Amino acid sequence: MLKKITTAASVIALCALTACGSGSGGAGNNGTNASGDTITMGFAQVGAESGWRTANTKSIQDEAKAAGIDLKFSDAQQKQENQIKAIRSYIQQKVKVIAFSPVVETGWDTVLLEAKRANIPVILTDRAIDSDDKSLYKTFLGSDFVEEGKKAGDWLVQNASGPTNVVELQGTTGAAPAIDRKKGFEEKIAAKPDIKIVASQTGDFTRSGGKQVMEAFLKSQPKIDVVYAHNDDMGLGAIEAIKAAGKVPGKDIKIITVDAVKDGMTALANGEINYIVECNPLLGKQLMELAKKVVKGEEVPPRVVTVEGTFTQEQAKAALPQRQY
Ligand code: GYE
Repeated sequence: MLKKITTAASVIALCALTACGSGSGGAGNNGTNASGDTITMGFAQVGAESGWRTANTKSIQDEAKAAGIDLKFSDAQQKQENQIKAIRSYIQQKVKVIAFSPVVETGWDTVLLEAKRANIPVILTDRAIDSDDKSLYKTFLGSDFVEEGKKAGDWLVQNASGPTNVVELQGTTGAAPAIDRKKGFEEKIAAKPDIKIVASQTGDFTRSGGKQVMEAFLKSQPKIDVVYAHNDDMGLGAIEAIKAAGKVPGKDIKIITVDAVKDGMTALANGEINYIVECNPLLGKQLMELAKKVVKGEEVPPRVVTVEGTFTQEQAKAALPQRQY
């Protein structure tokens, strides 16, 4: 019940931000602030670790252009210290708004306090931070990763029969999606004690990481029934390892992933992946809308949840031709 209310509230929030109904007119609509200056946004991206991230970066760059916002973009190569450096340089450059996708959850208070003292509003996109001080950012736009993990767990509970050994390929250690996708999944599979996670390790959200960890699992684990990968790329790496070991992905070993990027959806449609939980990377448009509002000092909802679904093999076949990313 509570879940339904939250979802409905977030849909309203989404509509408010993306002008679902009539056009969103008003001053400052062309990427200018209240006094008519162009808005400069500093965006500190995580890296280019996955298909999801590539689509996310493109969405942010395209939508900044469309909104007339001057974007300063940096790629932290999955390192927190690089993101902190980028944020500090945006503060020095006196950008009007800072947005970033925190590579890990903790360790942001100092730099975000610096932004606050410089009166530069901060928007979290995609990933959340773990901090008691909610005044350090204006809003957090992104998915509910616990919910994604629960959807993956639900599918397995419904589709597993008898003792089921799962190996888990975790995302980047300390990252919100890795922590939450694990949590949601574990919560759901607890309903069936026959389902066991027999090994769990990080593959850092990359294809090569997923492949390497899966190779090691195939050597150390006598019986693997299911791979639960926290993103498509690691699942795709695992497919390579499974094939190299002479097994058939999707049949001998079932695969569940999260994201639903094109390569993942193709593998799902081909029968090599069994189920994908969607995570939408196209956050650019909503981010630019939020940025314009916070720069003008307008109220924004503290949390904007992305609406997303799930895909079976049949649904992937049907959806693939229209897939944008
Ligand atoms: O699932 C993964 C990427 O933070 C939601 O990061 C994002 C995750 C996404 O590397 O593919």
